[in-house]
Amino acid sequence: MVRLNVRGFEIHKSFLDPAAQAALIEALKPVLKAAPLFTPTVPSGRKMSVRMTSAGKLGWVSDTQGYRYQSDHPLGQRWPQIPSKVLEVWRDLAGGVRDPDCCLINYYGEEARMGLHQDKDEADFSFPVVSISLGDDGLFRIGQQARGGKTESIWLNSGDVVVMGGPARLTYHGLDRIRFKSSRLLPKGGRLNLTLRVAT
Ligand SMILES: O=C(O)CCC(=O)C(=O)O
Repeated sequence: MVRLNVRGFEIHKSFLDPAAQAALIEALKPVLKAAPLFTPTVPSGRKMSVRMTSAGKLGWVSDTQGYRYQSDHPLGQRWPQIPSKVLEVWRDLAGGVRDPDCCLINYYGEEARMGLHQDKDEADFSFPVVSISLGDDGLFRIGQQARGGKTESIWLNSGDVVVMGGPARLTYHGLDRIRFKSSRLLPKGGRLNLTLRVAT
């Protein structure tokens, strides 16, 4: 396992071996059944290319009213619990005072991407965001703590885990593109990204 530090983001390459990745996918299947992926709309009315859902006490949603955490899926049901195998990754890497209350699940199909943004809808930035990559390779871009300026990119592969904390907690980041079908973890291809967050 190799650990890199890019602008304060700790990148744990191959943190999860193939068996652990497959176990996470199994654990996520009932979550995705109970809380199906949906296509969020951003406040301007444009649809995001990434499909999303959440697990935990709170889930992150976006619609024409804005970005927020809420206790229900847009279809009305409570979010399912965060699987224990996912929590284990957080407990191993996040410095462990408390568990996250949200696991945002992003699914990137062939054309999906996520623009540069800060994760700033949470109440307390002293907790890190822990991000788990599963499936196809994704080109992750890291910017600065304010909009603009030079960026640096790194390919994230299945099993990599990124910890965004400390002074880098509010650093801009995004995902430019995936290498569709570069992994066989998800039978139909694509990339799942889980971000564990303390929202409240
Ligand atoms: O997909 C990724 O690796 C990044 C996801 C992300 O930036 C987010 O959910 O805020």
